[in-house]
Amino acid sequence: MSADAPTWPAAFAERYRAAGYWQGETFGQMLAARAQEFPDRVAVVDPAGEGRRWTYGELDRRADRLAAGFLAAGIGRGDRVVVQLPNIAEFFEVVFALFRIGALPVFALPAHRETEIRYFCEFSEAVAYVIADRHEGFDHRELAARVKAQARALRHVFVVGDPGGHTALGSVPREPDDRLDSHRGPQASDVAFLQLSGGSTGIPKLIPRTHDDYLYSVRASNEICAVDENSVHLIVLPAAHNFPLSSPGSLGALCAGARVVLCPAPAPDTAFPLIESEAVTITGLVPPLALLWTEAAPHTSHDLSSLEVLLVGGAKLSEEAARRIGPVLGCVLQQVFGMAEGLVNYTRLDDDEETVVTTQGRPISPDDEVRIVDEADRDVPPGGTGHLLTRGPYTIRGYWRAPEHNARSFTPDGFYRTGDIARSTPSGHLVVEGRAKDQINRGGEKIAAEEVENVILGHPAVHDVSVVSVPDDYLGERSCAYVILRPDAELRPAAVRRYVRERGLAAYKIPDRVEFVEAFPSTGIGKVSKKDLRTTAARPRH
Ligand code: OOB
Repeated sequence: MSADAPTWPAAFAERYRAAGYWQGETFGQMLAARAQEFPDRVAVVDPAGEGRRWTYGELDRRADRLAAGFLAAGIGRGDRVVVQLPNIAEFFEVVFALFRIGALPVFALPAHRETEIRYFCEFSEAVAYVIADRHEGFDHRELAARVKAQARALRHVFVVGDPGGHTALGSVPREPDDRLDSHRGPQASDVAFLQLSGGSTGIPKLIPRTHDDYLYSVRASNEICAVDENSVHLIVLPAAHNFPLSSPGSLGALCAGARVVLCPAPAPDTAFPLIESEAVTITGLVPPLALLWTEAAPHTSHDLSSLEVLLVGGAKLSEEAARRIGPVLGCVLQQVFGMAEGLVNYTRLDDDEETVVTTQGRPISPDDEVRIVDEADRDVPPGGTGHLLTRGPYTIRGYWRAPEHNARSFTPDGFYRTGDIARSTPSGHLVVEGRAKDQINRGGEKIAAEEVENVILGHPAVHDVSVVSVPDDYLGERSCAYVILRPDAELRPAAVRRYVRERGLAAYKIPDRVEFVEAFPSTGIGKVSKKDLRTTAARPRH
């Protein structure tokens, strides 16, 4: 076991290998095998990048050459590299280059800002940070310069586009290099990358996923979602997120020899023309986007008839919305309830309609163990609602370098405490009923209340703060910060929001609403009652 990343006990690992889940293949080997099989098939289409189309042969070659360039720059096996790229072809070139040398991408989202990025770089001791020059009006190079000045291990900033004072990714030597041949690549049982946890604590957690476990979830997802070499997968959500990456996502498509089409923006007027021109067969959306598409589809002049499967997940989809999606978009809906820590549930393509619209699916693997327990970790009676615990062949046994947190987030026998409240139907499908973790799920984007509270507490006028969710018709939930000011202090809601933005937090974490109160409701034992605050926040305002 590596001290950084807790792993499965030997008996479990043997079982997962014997069952054929873990096949001893790395992502680098997977891509090389596909490139052998389908050298001339198109792997990645990048409409934002002048309509570039890379074949499997080209993607494989590019990844190899960039891997050699990275090696020459001193990036080696086990090194961490924070990757923050929008939905552009270079995402795959970079990630597969890192996979080849056994360096670990740390998957930041384009929305992350200085506070998050500095934390990822410092905590992971990243040696490099890969960005696009500008994205959606934000200059990532300036942020990178500030982070580089502080993060001691960070030696390189690679930029797609105009590098400013950094290194252009395009200038990294891409000559064939025999150093790569003699470089001992990663083992399939090694950690392949670090995903980000949605989190419920003040500090985001890093999730170590191995080649073996992640490739299993991807292969099995392909089977469940009927992805094969003729599929065309539109990547609408940020490519680095676990859902569009692996459920079955871009990696599923690449594993099947299918085509990945990168969608530069999620709005129907960007996505619909691409569905028509690329004959997209499958895509994945969070519920608010699925609703937006469903509203727009009847009025579009674009032909969406190629779309066979729409996956919706990341947050709870209402039954009423679920009923409309399939008929309006002319495709099959698959609900997906997953988590970057592992467990992914899908409704199946042959499930009856009631199951598809009323449940969040059932686990991928026959060896996914699911328990529904009460506050004392005792199993509730069948069909009862409780805390969802899980372990299995692609669910982590611990976060990266977080032993104290792991003691709380995992049971002694290795079940992950998802923080979700769920029940199980007789068919083994799960219904998500709520959440025990202190998190806001803002249309699929996860906000750890404590992280935002810690930032607001830094404001000199603030005595105390509590951040809770408010129900929202469109996003499912939004965030509301209840603030107690210091005596005689004055502050406007906009000033609190501005403060959070200026402290360098992702925009989706900025409280949608700020309310000033004299005191918080408290529980019987004197803790802040977030339950009562949520009830207050949900009341209609005048
Ligand atoms: C996906 O992954 P994360 O890590 O961003 O968030 C996981 C959490 C779950 O624990 C649950 O609280 C919530 O997101 N969630 C859902 C849901 N799907 C995720 N809650 C209700 N209904 C659903 N369908 O969000 C993710 C990862 C892989 C595939 C899909 C989603």
